[in-house]
Amino acid sequence: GGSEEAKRNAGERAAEFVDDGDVVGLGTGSTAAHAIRALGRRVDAGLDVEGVPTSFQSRELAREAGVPLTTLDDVGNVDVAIDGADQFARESGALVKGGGAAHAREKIVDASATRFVVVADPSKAADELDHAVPVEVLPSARRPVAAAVEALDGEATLRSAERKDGPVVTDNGNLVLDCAFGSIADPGALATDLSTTAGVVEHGLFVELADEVLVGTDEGVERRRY
Ligand code: DER
Repeated sequence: GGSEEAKRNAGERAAEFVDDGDVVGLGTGSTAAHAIRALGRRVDAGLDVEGVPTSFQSRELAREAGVPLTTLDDVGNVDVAIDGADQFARESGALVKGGGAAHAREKIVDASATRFVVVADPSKAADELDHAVPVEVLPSARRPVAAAVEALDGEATLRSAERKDGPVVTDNGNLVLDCAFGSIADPGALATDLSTTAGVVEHGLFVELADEVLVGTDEGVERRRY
């Protein structure tokens, strides 16, 4: 991944976009973590915000940072969501997300936000998306979904856990297939194909959702608007 300095620059810039009284979607991953920590510092300085976490990790981090928490049940909408990405297409702003296996709840929050700001480092940029697409599946559907992915010329790999025997299990109790399709010329079409496959809970293609991508570098931040 990219440098921590670049991630920090992007995350901290995103936290500056939050206005008093905002409801903020709190993304998952190491880059969004910088935004959550920066938000905590702004709360200490008097900012009035409520955060909607997108995972166990972002909820725990928000608590540590002192960002007050709420849920989508309790708020009308999310004013701004800040979240990372595994890859973004420079031209369209389409994303691959799900490196942290949190993309189902991330997509709910990110899609409901009036403004969805992605925070990334230069290693995430691509002309055309070609990163494996995480697909959260109901455990019983693993094999039929893998077969459907293969029929779409993809290759599905069950995501193994690092410090647990067996597969990664998501916050929702499901499994993750990492699906390699090579270069993805039409992310929208593939997104529809995956969404309409029985047993798929959510996939990591975020098409026409990002309003902007903040690309951190060691020197500063580049803003890409969509
Ligand atoms: O799981 C996710 O979607 C994360 O946002 C991930 O894609 C980015 O994580 P990183 O900021 O640690 O690279």
